[in-house]
Amino acid sequence: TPRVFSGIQPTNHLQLGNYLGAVKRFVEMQNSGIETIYCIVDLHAMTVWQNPTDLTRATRELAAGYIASGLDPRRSILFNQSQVPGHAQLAWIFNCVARMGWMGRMTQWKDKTAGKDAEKASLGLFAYPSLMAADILLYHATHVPVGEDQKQHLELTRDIAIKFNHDYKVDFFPVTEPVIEGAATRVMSLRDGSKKMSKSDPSDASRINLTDDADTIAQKFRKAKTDAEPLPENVEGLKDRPEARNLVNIYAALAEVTPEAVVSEFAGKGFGAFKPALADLAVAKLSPIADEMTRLMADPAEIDRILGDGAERANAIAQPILEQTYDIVGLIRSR
Ligand code: AQP
Repeated sequence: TPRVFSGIQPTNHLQLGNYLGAVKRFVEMQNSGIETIYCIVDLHAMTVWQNPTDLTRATRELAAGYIASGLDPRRSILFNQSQVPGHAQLAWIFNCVARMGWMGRMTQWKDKTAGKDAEKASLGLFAYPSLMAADILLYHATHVPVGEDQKQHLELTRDIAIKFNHDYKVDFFPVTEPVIEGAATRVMSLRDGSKKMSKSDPSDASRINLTDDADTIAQKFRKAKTDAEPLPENVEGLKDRPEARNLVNIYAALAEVTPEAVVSEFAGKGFGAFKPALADLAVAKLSPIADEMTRLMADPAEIDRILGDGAERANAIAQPILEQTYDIVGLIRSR
């Protein structure tokens, strides 16, 4: 039976790429009736130093963002990773299965250490994909909705499952399928069409945060980098125009139509017409979410209660899988 797992790091604020590439898809999968488990991966966030107060706040804010976007804590399991100890326990076993060379080849590792002294990066940042494999395989999840940037980490998750099964001569961990679909699997920075939109980009103008107000959203789209050409007649005309293509894809994903439909509606119009339409659409879709997040954030105890309840349900699935793993590798546990 299919089981969906995915997670997001509680760092800074949710941005439009996280929403369109991940959260919106999470909601669709929940609403399709599949069993869905969604995590706030606080242990992953710690791989880069986080101020403790900010980490706590960002964890609650992400929980509020999930719920405000349509995740229902009764239909999906919503929790923060550190409350289910099996994630860290299985990650240790996977640290002993995965190879240093595999980790060193990850583009996220290379990107996050580019221009810096990699020797000074945390050991946790290097081993990040092994914890991610544990997150997924601890639930024997079969499907993982993510943005395009996570594709390589999911391939590594598959490699870890295959190597574990091979090393211990078992058929225990499933080979997981990434689910990377839709018009917005890679939302780009509003300042640079060659970089993905990211929570941790130093430029706030590069992204739309889910917490931005209507004026900020309109201003960021108005200032978004574009070329001077009008929109083309068809999507092929966007091929060498990364910034224009990005804005069309964002519009399509927000409006839940194809990029083709957007291009045919705006063909021949300039960005002077397209950007305000995009800003209006984004405000219409995002401001109810922001309002609901503010409402939920006013009651942190209720958010903590929801996460605690989700953690208990997650643990009930995880614990037997962890115990079987211990038995397979030969670790004694009390029965
Ligand atoms: N630009 C994007 N377009 C589409 N999907 C995206 N995702 C992230 N950026 C985009 C997807 O959102 C999920 C959350 O990812 P994460 O929090 O684990 O970290 P990330 O991928 O590294 O995202 P950020 O925003 O760039 O965070 P920071 O700056 O903290 O590293 C994933 O499914 C991801 O694919």
